[in-house]
Amino acid sequence: MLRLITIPISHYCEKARWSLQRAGIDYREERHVQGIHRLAARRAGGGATVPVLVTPEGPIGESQQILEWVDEHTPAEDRLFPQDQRSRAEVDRLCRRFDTVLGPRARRLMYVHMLRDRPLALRFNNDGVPAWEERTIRYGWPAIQMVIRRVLEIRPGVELDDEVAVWGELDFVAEMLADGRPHLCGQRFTAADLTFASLSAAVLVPPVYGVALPQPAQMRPEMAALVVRAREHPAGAYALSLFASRIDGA
Ligand SMILES: N[C@@H](CCC(=O)N[C@@H](CS)C(=O)NCC(=O)O)C(=O)O
Repeated sequence: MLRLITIPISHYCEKARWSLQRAGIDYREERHVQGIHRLAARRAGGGATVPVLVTPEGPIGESQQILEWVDEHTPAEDRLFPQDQRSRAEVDRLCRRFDTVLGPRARRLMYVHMLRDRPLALRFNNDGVPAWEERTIRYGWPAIQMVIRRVLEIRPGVELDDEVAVWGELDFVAEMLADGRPHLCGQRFTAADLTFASLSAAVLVPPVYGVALPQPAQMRPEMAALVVRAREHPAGAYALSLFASRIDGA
């Protein structure tokens, strides 16, 4: 059985989960809280980040490589990466962009808001983690919060820059889709769509996701307004439609 080491709410972990579920590949998820995830990731043979997928051929500690491994175990007609070299280069280019800009910026933006609402953060952060980790994060919240702030380089006002960067990525995607194409690279759903949707989940907090996420009615007004605006953006609506299609196993 494959093992997938995660932080349950992490959008990079959702990317890996989505690819495995879509391919119908069985796996066992091992969930950990922030900070302690590093021990679990290293013990599984990965680096400092999750997801880590432990396969018979060895551990994979980068979400993009997990998608590539999954593709090798998927029938040709359902693959996430095109065979044709030029299309493949375009998918890779988009994935790299989302992984390096949208992923980190959207995550920090949402953490800034989540860290202001401890009850909400604790209610949704710990789904399926070991009981001792849940207790550690609950009682060690001030320390954990400091670690998150340090790792993500959260400084006063950083969320304003992040919001501009995230909306820049949403506009970029909306422009690509404006010619009416069904998916980012044309007719087929590819790794670019899966990566975009997964990583934009940090600001969309979709109702369909690997774990339950807080919905706008449960959030403080400022955070709720941000999520509603992201959902109303054409690119946000596109990502939400991809999440919704997962209910039907797309
Ligand atoms: N390039 C990595 C990024 C993964 C990543 O940043 N994971 C986050 C969770 S969202 C993480 O483990 N952060 C904790 C840390 O850096 O200590 C990938 O695509 O797998």
